Formats: sequence, C-alpha cells, structure tokens
Amino acid sequence: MANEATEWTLCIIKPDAVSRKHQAQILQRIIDEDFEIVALRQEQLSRPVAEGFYAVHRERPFFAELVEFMVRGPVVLAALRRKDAVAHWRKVIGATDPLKAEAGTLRKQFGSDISSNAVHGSDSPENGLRETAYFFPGYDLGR
Ligand code: 3AN
Repeated sequence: MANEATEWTLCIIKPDAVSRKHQAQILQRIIDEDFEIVALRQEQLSRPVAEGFYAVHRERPFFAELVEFMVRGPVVLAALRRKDAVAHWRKVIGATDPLKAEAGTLRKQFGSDISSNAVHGSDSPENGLRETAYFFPGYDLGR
C-alpha cells in the first residue's frame, strides 16, 4: 500500500565499523529506531562502484582518500524505510566528524575521525531514493 509519509535512506556500515565487528550493534539500533530493513547485504565495494557512489564529491580534496577508505574492506548496505527516514537516520548517526557528534549518536559511539566515521546516511529524500536504487536496483522503491 502506498504511504506518502514513507521515505528511504541508504545506510552503509563502513569498513572501519565492519572490521571492528560493530555491525550487529548498529543493526540493532536501526531496528530499535523503528526502521524497516527492506534489503541488506555485505559486500566488498569495487573501486568503480565506490567512485560512482561518491561521484558528487569527485572534485573535493578528500575524494581519493574517501574512495580508498571505502574499498579497504567489506561494507554492509541497508535499504531503510521509515517515516522521515532521512532526517531521523541523520539524527541517529550524528555529525560527519565523530569528534563533533553528540553523545548517543552512532558516529560518536563507533567513529574515529572524519574519514573513519562508521556509517553513512543519505542527505535528502531524493538522494535516499537515488542511493538506495544505486545499490539495490530492481527493488520496488515506489512504496
Ligand atoms: P555526510 O556523510 O555526513 O553527509 P559529506 O556528504 O559531507 O558527509 O561527506 C561524505 C563523506 O566524505 C563523509 N561521510 C566522510 O566519510 C567523507 N568526508 C567528508 N569530509 C571529509 C574530509 N574533510 N576528509 C576526509 N573525508 C571526508
């Protein structure tokens, strides 16, 4: 059934958090925050896939470092659905720089620095749809 209030956001549990075995704690937080995990998989990103995902940042000085970091080890990709999914997930993950993230946020809890910041969240409903479709093509995102 269509639900206009429902939004999508893409969660990536980044290589730093996977290598430190924080996947289960992060997924439990996702469940506790009432997100529906519509699709989930662990994957080693290839360089072209990581570059394509972060294409909007191609001109930024940290692009090479970002891609290098994202292909360092496996990530967990999760397509999340919820009312106000984008804003809610960004509140749960906290500021990009874990040193500036508020207490109780995932980046404060599990991140180390602005590069190794444990989790990704989409920054707008449009990007939530676009990013989810990038990693989960073929899913019905219209709901
Ligand atoms: P967010 O993920 O909080 O929306 P963006 O979109 O500004 O942050 O940046 C995308 C990703 O690029 C961040 N998650 C972070 O991992 C990385 N990043 C941002 N700024 C820097 C930086 N100054 N140095 C290294 N990596 C950065």
